[in-house]
Amino acid sequence: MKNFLLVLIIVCFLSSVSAANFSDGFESGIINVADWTEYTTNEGRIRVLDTGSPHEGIYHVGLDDSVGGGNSSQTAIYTKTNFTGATDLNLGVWAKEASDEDDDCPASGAITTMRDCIAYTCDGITWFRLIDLPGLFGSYTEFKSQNIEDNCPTDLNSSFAIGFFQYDNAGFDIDGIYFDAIDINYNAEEAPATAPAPAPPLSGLSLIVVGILPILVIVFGLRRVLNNNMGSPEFGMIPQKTDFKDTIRNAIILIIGLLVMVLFIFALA
Ligand SMILES: [Ca+2]
Ligand SMILES: [Ca+2]
Ligand SMILES: [Ca+2]
Repeated sequence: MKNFLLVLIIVCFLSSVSAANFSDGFESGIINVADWTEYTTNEGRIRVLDTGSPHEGIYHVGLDDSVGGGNSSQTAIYTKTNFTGATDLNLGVWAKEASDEDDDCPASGAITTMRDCIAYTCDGITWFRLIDLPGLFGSYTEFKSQNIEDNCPTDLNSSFAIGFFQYDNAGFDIDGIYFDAIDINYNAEEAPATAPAPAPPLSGLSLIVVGILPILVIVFGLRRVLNNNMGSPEFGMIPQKTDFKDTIRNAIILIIGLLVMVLFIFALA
């Protein structure tokens, strides 16, 4: 019995989640606005590029600063996917830089302060360092993080996001960081089953048909009772002798008529 309950619990659990995945290698040639929010300060610039030798395919995304020298800029793209209730949330991404100076990511802070790193937010306001990108990685390098949802104090909600950050004061190939082959896999919480739509109320022809049916049955039953007991002289009918079987049969017909009438009233309620 214990084993049966265990299997039942596991089956219930498995049926309430499903494997899901968000991935983007930027092969559409654009930043898909349905998938990403872009963030820049000062001269920050975010582009999908076919230059700079992407890790996979033809394109990757490049975050840099459009004006050499002068102001430094923060850039970021972060996910729009609704990760509500997600578990076993794992990230894989490839990244490389030109000679972007290393600007360390704080352990946590506002989006303006996250510098060169990959970060997450649980509430959409405060960002937390997930992977602090190293000082120099001139060739494409894979970065991974697992069970990211464990870092949040509560179950994930729609405010959760993963962001890819860069900070510096010039463009490629002096500064800037490329990202490619972003892959986020997780177990998604399935939406609860929707309740079946209520049956439409009776109307029109169906209302007339269903309404008349019980009345006809009752009238038919009453006529049989009257004919059997008193006859119908106006129609030239001769009173018949009351028969016990007839009485039972007529009673059943009347009861059926009344039941149909009751069902009809309930259907209208
Ligand atoms: Ca690519
Ligand atoms: Ca930097
Ligand atoms: Ca600049």
